Amino acid sequence: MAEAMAQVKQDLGRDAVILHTRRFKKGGFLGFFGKDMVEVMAAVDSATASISQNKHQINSSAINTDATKMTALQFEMSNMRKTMEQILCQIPKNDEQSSPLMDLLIKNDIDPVIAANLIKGLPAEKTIAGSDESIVRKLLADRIINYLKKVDGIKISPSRRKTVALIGPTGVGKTTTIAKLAANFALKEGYKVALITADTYRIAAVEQLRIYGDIIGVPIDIVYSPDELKAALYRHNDKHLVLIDTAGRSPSNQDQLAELQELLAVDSEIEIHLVLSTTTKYKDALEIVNKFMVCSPQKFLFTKVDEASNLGTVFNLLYHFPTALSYITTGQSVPDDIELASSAKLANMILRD
Ligand SMILES: Nc1nc2c(ncn2[C@@H]2O[C@H](COP(=O)(O)OP(=O)(O)OP(=O)(O)O)[C@@H](O)[C@H]2O)c(=O)[nH]1
Ligand SMILES: [Mg+2]
Repeated sequence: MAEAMAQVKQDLGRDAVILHTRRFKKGGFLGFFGKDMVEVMAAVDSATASISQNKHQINSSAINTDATKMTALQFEMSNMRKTMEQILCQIPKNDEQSSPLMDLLIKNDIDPVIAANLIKGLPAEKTIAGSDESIVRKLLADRIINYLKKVDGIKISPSRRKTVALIGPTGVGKTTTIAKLAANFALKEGYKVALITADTYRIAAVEQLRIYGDIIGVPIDIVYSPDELKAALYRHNDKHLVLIDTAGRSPSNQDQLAELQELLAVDSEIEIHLVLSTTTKYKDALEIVNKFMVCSPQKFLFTKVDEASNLGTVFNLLYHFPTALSYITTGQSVPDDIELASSAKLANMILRD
């Protein structure tokens, strides 16, 4: 900032008026490693310049009375104020870091860099003739929807088996979500569904899915290796939908992720949904997504919307990874607490007051 001020003084002289300063990041990757930049908007008025020139002449001709000084100063100040007002009017209020919309986005945990990009160029609230703030909000919601508009649930074809695997970190709700999906597709829509679990690390995990399978009335296979998965998929060729549950993996364990990748590589038609909890902090979620990318998930599925105080993580992730959204889950109840993602509904939730 000091360097920028020195440059302003050098370029515009000592009479320059600082109108606006801001710090921001330029370049970088996913909001990181950007270069710290400083923007300074300064103005110098030509009238001011000529006045100060006059002042020098007055000084040099030794008519240096207090009254003359005061008049010159007042004239200078009034000109400066006019210039300042003119320039400030041209700055769209919503581009400022403290606009109400910026505050709303930050309150909803939207990353500040993303929030600034989102509101850039939007008219300031109450500046559209005869309108109220809801119009500007609508424009912002539309921009948000644009990033969320790829919504794509599980599409079943009557003639070709669909295979879906849920992957993700531990405890995000993969098994519960598999049960919800199985119940909805088998019981509500009448499709032939089978479950496969590759989570053989804990006996309880197998039992958890087996109980759901029994209640819903769908078969469940347990697989210990990629070959067994291949064989199980072959056996279930007559089904409309096969849902594969996997063990929760830690994003920092490369071996576990490589094993998962190898397992799912047995069939290129497996549609992989990365399950993420909306309660995860954005920085952690970013790390999770980056690490799980080795498994090439086609869709994101967000759980625990009922527990999240806001959906900032959802938007921040989709802003950086333009990936289709499949479902959101909204509670622990099987089979009810799941719905197809809706971009308009999510945008409303992202802009919650
Ligand atoms: N509030 C809330 N809880 C959920 C939701 N989905 C799942 N849960 C709960 O989260 C906990 C973990 O769910 P699981 O389905 O076992 O999670 P998982 O991802 O299979 O866990 P691991 O297999 O251990 O990796 C359980 O207590 C679920 O009831 C949801 O949408 N909202
Ligand atoms: Mg599980």
